Amino acid sequence: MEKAKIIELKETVLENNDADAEVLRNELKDKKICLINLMSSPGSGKTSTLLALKEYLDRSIKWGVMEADIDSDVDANTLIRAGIPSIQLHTGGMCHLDADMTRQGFRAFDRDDLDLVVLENIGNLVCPAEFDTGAAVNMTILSVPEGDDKPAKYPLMYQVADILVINKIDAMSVFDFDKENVERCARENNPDIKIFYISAKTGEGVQELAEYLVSRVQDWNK
Ligand SMILES: Nc1nc2c(ncn2[C@@H]2O[C@H](COP(=O)(O)OP(=O)(O)OP(=O)(O)O)[C@@H](O)[C@H]2O)c(=O)[nH]1
Ligand SMILES: [Mg+2]
Repeated sequence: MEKAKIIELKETVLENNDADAEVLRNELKDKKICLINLMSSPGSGKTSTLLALKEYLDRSIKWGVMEADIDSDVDANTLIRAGIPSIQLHTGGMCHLDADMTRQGFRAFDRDDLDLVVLENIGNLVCPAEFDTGAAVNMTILSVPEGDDKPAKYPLMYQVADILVINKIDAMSVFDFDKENVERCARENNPDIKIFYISAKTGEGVQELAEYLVSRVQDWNK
């Protein structure tokens, strides 16, 4: 069984990450690669959602994943076993990726043939939201057991996110999760945020999310 390539990222402290991110975004646009930066707290279902999306994304685009973790190669190997091209990035203890680290990941991945690359960012609702990675789209996952108050408590994450995926809706009946509250708080932070309800476990809502992502990829790569 193929094992994931592991890349130890080097921290380069650039004065202006925002400017560097803009450069990377333009480089990716020229190469017709759409980068989605996937952020959430640990265990909300980033890897599970990617696995659930596979069936639908594979119908119309070529895609792969850069898995970022402080350590371990568990997630990248899970995706490779499922047939999703992936590499594992190690941040050496850092709780986020910046644009330069993302560029290092792209160089190591060396897959300019892909239409979409998803960066599974470090599980954390604070640091990843503070750093522009050069992504075309920022997507965040909130799982039902975490509670509907997260957009009120971690506003920056919802300000920078273009897409909010509410995962684990199969567990809705055992948690007091107020959909109206979560939607109101998310939209107070970002009136344009697109909200999807899914269960990566049962597959509910996953096709609709996949179709939207494909449309964003096709728009970006025009
Ligand atoms: N019931 C239920 N469990 C889910 C769902 N999605 C994921 N899980 C479970 O939640 C746990 C964490 O899922 P992961 O996909 O590993 O979460 P993650 O966000 O990638 O976690 P990190 O990479 O560690 O940050 C696993 O035990 C999954 O089986 C879902 O829709 N419903
Ligand atoms: Mg994961």
